Amino acid sequence: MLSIALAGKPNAGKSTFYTAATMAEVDVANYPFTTIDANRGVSYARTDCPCLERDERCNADNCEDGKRYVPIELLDVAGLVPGAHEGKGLGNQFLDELTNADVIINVVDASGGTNEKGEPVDIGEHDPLEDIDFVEEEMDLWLADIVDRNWESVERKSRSPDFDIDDALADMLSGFGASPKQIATVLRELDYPEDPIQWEDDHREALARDIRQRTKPIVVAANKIDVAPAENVEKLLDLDKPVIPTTAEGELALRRAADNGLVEYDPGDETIEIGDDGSDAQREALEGLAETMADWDGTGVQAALNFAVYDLLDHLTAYPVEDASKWSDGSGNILPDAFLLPDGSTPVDLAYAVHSDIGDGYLHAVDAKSGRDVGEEYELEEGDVIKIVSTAS
Ligand SMILES: Nc1nc2c(ncn2[C@@H]2O[C@H](COP(=O)(O)OP(=O)(O)O)[C@@H](O)[C@H]2O)c(=O)[nH]1
Ligand SMILES: [Mg+2]
Repeated sequence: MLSIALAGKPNAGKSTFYTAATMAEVDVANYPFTTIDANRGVSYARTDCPCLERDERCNADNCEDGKRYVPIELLDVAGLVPGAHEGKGLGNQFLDELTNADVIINVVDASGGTNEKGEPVDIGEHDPLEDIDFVEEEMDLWLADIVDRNWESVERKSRSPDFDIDDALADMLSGFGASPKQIATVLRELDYPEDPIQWEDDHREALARDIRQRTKPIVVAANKIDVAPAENVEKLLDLDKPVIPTTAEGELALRRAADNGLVEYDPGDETIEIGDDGSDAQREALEGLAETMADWDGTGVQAALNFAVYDLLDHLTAYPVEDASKWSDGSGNILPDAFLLPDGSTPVDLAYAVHSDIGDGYLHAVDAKSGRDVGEEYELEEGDVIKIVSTAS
């Protein structure tokens, strides 16, 4: 499953985001280091279900009237502070947790109501711009440290006659979630000596930065838009990086209200319908939230998850079926499964995502929308419904 980690300062709203996005209860409190261990939960990317192209909506568990929710893993990593790579705060432990992630959501308190250590200050007192770069810097420095620490061993290996620097670096960096292909791409673009003994600090830092950028892309969640001065949010949106305005607390309130029947809301909706039940205070709070959502196109929580999956990681959703005309599995369930695959994936990749046996026994595939056979080289598109014919099925 794709894995998204929430990073950022203490009190930026990571645990609230996590709780809302997974609807699991974790400690949410207004002091640093509430989250000691990384929490791991299931959240969802939202996309248009292919059943929207049919007369009837499908009966899949993760489809809500054509809004399709595809499972992803979400990690709530405890707060980072500047200097974390040197062990400040709970430092390296948190950075290590990020290793498991495919993509990072950097949760920033856009209200300026927490200082650089994550301690509460008056709204607007802290400049949230300062919180953007440090997460990247900490990750880069941390990885540079790892490269440094392992360099002696690379030098030692270089004395062997069949030494290959690309292989040695791939070995060292594989633990960071970097694939051999990613490492090869980075090395191709980097100017560096073949002999590890000739490498300077600059070479190692550039390698660490490039590997980090490629393996851990980051989207910023400009959080607390419900209380943030608008100019703060605008300033963050003007940056030359992906930024999504969010209110994690708003999303959490909405999901709870929807659970209690006070409001019509599916995660990622940009508008809500407030019902007549509930107290005056509850309705007033929901109306306030509706205004914030109107200003920023929703609560942004689903938008941030979607941006991570579909934009930063460039994935698509594909739906394997057994019956190409009914779009169903063997038991008649319509569009029972959805898989997130990297852009450029083929029906063979989808077959392997379903099961390695299905992949090994792959014979051919049918595009269920057109009813036509598709070749092994066919590049899947978002929303494709594919029947895979395999010796194993
Ligand atoms: N106003 C507002 N407060 C929020 C929002 N998200 C989180 N908070 C509050 O910020 C504080 C810290 O949140 P928490 O999720 O524990 O932060 P973490 O340390 O990053 O995990 C709590 O009091 C939350 O209720 C938001 O979108 N708006
Ligand atoms: Mg927390």
